Order: sequence, then C-alpha cells, then structure tokens
Amino acid sequence: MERKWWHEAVVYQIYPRSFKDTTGNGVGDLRGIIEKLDYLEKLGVDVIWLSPVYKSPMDDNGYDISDYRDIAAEFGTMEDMDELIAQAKERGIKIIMDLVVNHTSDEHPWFIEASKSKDNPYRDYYIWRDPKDGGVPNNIPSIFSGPAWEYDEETEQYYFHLFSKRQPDLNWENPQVQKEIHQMMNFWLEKGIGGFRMDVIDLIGKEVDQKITSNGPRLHPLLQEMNQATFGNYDVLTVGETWGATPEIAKLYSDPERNELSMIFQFEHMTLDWDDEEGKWSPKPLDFKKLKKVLSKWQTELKGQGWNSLFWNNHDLPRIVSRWGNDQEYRVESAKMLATLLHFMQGTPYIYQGEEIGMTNVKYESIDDYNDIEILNFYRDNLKRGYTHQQMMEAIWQNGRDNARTPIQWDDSENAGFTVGTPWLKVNPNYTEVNVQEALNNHDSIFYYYQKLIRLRKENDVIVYGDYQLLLEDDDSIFVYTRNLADEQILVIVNFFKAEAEFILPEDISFDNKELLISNYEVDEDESIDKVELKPYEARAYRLT
Ligand code: TEU
Repeated sequence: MERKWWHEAVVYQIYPRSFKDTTGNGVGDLRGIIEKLDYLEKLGVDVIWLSPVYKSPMDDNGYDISDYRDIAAEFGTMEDMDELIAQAKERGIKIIMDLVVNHTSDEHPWFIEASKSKDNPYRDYYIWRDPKDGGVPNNIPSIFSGPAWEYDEETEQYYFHLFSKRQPDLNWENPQVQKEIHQMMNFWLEKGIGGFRMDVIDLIGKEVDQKITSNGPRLHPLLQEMNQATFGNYDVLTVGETWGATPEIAKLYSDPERNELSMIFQFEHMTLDWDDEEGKWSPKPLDFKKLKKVLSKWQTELKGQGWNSLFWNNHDLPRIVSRWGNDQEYRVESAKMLATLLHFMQGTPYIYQGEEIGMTNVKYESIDDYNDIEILNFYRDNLKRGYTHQQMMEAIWQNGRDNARTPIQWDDSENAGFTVGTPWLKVNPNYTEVNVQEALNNHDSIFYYYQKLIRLRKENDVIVYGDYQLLLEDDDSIFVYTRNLADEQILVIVNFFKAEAEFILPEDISFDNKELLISNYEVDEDESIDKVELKPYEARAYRLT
C-alpha cells in the first residue's frame, strides 16, 4: 500500500464550545484555540479535527448548520478561522473540518425556502412525503427519540429528519444538492484545510420508502463522485463516521483502489457494553475477551486493504477512563494503560480533548445541569413511559454525551481557567486536581505519557506499518499483542484490570535484546520478561530485536 502522510499522523479532536473561551461569554471560541496551539504542538499532534464551527442555531451544538460558509458568531469570524488555519500550519498542524451534510439546520436558507410551498425550487433539497392514513409516512424512528417525520401544517406534508426535527435530512438523490455540497467542500479545500471528518456519512445513500437509512444502495457511488469532484484533487485526510460498519463495509470505504475515503470511524468496540436492543441507555458489563477479539479483528482484516482509525473517545461518548479504566484510585495508571493499548495498534490515533490529562465523566444531580439534546429528549420521553428519575440519571451518568463536553480544565482557578464568565455547561468539580497546568508541571503525568506515545510512533516505523498479532487470546485479564516489521518486533503487555495479573512469555517469542519503550510504573530495564507479575492496570511496551 502506498504510504500516506496520514498513516503516520496523530489527530486531536477539539469540541470548540468546551475548549477555551476568550470573550467571557462562557462558550469556547476560535481565538481560544489559537491561544492553545503551542500546547497542542507540545503534545505533538499533527492534525486538529474541529467539531463544527459554522453558523448554526446550536440545537445540536453546531451539528445543525445554517450556513456552511460562515462561522457562528459565538465562535468568532471567518478571519479568525483563516488565522487558525495559518497559525496551525506554522506549527506543522493541519485542520480538518467537520462535514455535516446528511442534514442541515431548519434555519438554513434552503430549508426556509423549501418549506414555503410544494413547488418551491428548493422543495426537493429535502425529503417530503404525504401523510399515510392520516399519520406518519412510515415508522422510521429518529435517533434523538420520537418519529423521524415532522408534519408541516403549511404545506400538509411530512419532512424527514433522522436527528432532531430542527435537523432536516438533505435529499442526496437530487443532483443539485450534490453540486452545492461539492462546491462548498471545494470552498474549504481551497482555504488549505487538511481534510474532512464526515458526520454520519453512511446515511446519505438512504431510501426512506424502503426504510433503508444506513448503507443505502447509493452510498458508495455518491462517495466516489464526491471524491472526484472535491477532495480527490488534494492530498488530504478524510474520515467517515459510520456507526454500523463491519470490516467488509470498511474496505468499501477505505480500500485505496476504490477512491473513496482515507479511513472510517467504526464503533463495534464502542458498543460492546450497550444492550443489544435498548442501546446506550441500557448499559451492560464489558466482555473483555470480546473487546480483544473485536479490536484484533479490525487490525487484521483491514491489513493492506484499508486503514483503521484508533479511538476511545469523542464528543458523543463517555470518558474512557471512567468507562473502562478507574477514575478514582488508579486514574493515572489506567488512563496510561488505555492509551498504551490503543497507540501501539495499527491505524491513525485520535485523541479527544481532555483525554490527554485523564478527564473523567460527571454526575450532576439535576437534569437542568445537562444541555445535550439527546439526553434531554431521552429524559423527557422516558419519563412519560414510566421510568424513574433515578433510573434515567444513572443511564445519563454512564453514557450521556455531556460527559465528554464539560469544559477543558486548564488550571485550578475559578471555572478551571476555561472562562471568566459563566460556562455554558458546568465544569467538572475535580478540576482542582485534574487540569492541564498540573499535568504540565508533573513529569509523570498522563500528558507526558501521551507525548511520548506520539513521539514513539514518529520514531518507529514498526508502530505505523508493522503486522499485528494478538497473543494469549483466552486470558481473562491481560491484553498482549505484537507488531512486526522486518527484524523488529514490538511487544505490548497490558493488565486491563485492578487485580494483579501474571504474564508468562509465550514460547514462540524469541529475541536477543529487549528495550523498554514505555511503561506506567517504574520497571527495572534488566528484569526478565519470562514471567511478570503485573500491578493494577500495568502497561509496558518493549522493542525486541
Ligand atoms: O453522531 C451520530 C450519531 O448517531 C450519534 O448521535 C450517536 O448515535 C449518539 O450520540 C450515540 O448514542 C453525529 C455527531 O457526532 C453527533 O454529535 C451529532 O449529534 C449527530 O451526528 C447529528 O449530526
């Protein structure tokens, strides 16, 4: 496979609303990001994925766009955006934009026009259907609760929305829609951005009358056309968000021969502790062996025919240290363990803001302290269905999206140094202990551990290109794998749990020399690894030659 710059890159996701406020309005902004570029350069990342900053009524915090070519006033101006791109470039950092084109905001001029009448030239930019038997055209549900259809009194038809009713789905069967989106993408590419993260891109080939929403028949042709008309003409990174992808589907997107995307985000490992039917609001315990199996399957299946993205977190998911680590006694050790496990795998690693200092989930008592539309809709609808407040709060504490969206904890001053005003979402009360300033002052911090992982990837081709092999598949508590390239081998050993565990070196691993690359406890370099007693959440990586 031809080598690409993004094979070797590490990406950092910024959720701008929660990153750094410079105006005192309680909302993070572009100037706040510019101010923190030196921090990101120090961490060593190559790319920033910027969650949406476009003009938006913020029904879904920017994933509802009313003008793709303008910046939301609360985030700044287009001049700020241009400066961010330029200043990042000076530090060798590329900016990738969030491309949200499954839907727009209901305040987008296209939708305002489309709603005016059945024969408006923009009507067909969206998906409209007549009522059926006096009700919804069919029973497709919205991902944010309730039906995916909203009735428009004025024109006596329903329009389709897979997310909130203020996020009407675009009609991708309309060539005019395709053309407008392609032009908009080129507008951004011409500014010199590093690529796109493509929001719910697996939904654009939908056929609503067939009740097909994801992976529809038109999806891959649409992406190939998009590639040709836009980013295929640039050397950029494209990553599609695709919740239902299997490795087979992933190859359709990311096999270089097919000219679609660089890679996708797959979520198979991220839903292992969700109920098969009820989903995230009904969590179940993680099956650790299944996690090993799933991650390893993705490693081996895409080899040579696609490319993985590696992530534990994003703005929709709970904080990994609270989810599968230990956010109390072993917060630092377990955060480093999880980082080790992921960063030695093959693929492009994504770090979500705050992950590099081990930020944790929050537990607010009152529903009024939450902001996310998904949380609020779930709460409202399930209260009606007879669930108790306590039941729902437990689910929200565990899997609510606001866990990831609390403001970044910069220091131990009021509001964690995020804003001098009132933050739009409450700051996690642990900011006096967990914050960037503390991390930068402490050489054993999670921050410096991530910095080292990033550096190791830059210095060792085997981490980027080596073959992956899972070892000790049936072990209940440790995750062990190797990466191999020519005569080099990396051995990663991780105890996933709090209880101590024993590692015994498999017989087929042989070497003359070993070098400890990184570990989250003090380790004697000369210690034999034939048999190791692993401490709680202990992680080590060796280079064997
Ligand atoms: O997420 C897609 C999506 O399906 C999520 O809403 C997900 O289902 C849910 O959070 C997990 O239960 C993308 C964006 O990442 C998300 O922030 C947006 O709200 C959504 O699309 C709509 O644009």
